[in-house]
Amino acid sequence: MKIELIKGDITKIRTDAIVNAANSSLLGGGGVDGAIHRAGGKRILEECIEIRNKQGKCKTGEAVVTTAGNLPAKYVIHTVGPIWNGDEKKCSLLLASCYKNSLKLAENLDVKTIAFPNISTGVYRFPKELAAKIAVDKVKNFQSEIIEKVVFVCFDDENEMIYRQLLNL
Ligand code: AR6
Repeated sequence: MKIELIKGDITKIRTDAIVNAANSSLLGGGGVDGAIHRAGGKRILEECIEIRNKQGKCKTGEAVVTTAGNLPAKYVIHTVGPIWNGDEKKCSLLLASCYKNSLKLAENLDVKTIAFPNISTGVYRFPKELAAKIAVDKVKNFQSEIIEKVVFVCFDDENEMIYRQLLNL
C-alpha cells in the first residue's frame, strides 16, 4: 500500500473514497465536515439521515458510508473521532478504531484509493503529534489486497510538518 501526503482541501481530492471527520449526529458541522457537505451537496446529508433513521447515531470510533454527491470521490466514509479529554489510552484506542473501521469499510466497497483528513485534531482538540502517530501506525499496519493508496490530507501547516517527518518525506 502506497502512502502519500497532500497539503490542501480534501473535497478536491480524486480518490475513490474520502473520509469525513464527522460527529455522532451525522448531520454535519464545521471544519472538514462542513466543507464536505457544502461541496458535496444535499445528497450526502439525505443519505446520512437515512442511515440515522436505520441505525441511530454513529458511535465514536465507528464509520458509515454515503455516496459523495458532487465531489470527485465516489464515496464519503464518515467516521466519528474522539473528543480529547486527557484520557490518552481511551482516546487513542478510539482514534485507532476510526482509521481501522474506515479502511475495513473501504475494502468492502472495493476502494483502491482513499484520503484521510487529520481526524479529531481540529475542534475535538486531539494532540496533533499523537494523532498523526496513530494514523500512520494504523495505516502502515493495515494489510490489504484491495487498497492500493492512502493519502493523508493535511489542511494546516503544523499537521503537514508532523506527517512529513513521520513519513520521512
Ligand atoms: N480538508 C482537509 N482537512 C480539513 C479541511 C478540509 N477542507 N477543513 C479542516 N480540515 P475538524 P474534528 C482539518 O475540526 O477535530 C465538525 O464540526 C483541520 O485543520 O474538522 O474531528 C464535526 O461536525 C483539522 O486538522 O474535525 C464534528 O462536530 C482536521 O481537518 C467536529 O468538527 C479535523 O478538524 C469534529 O472535530
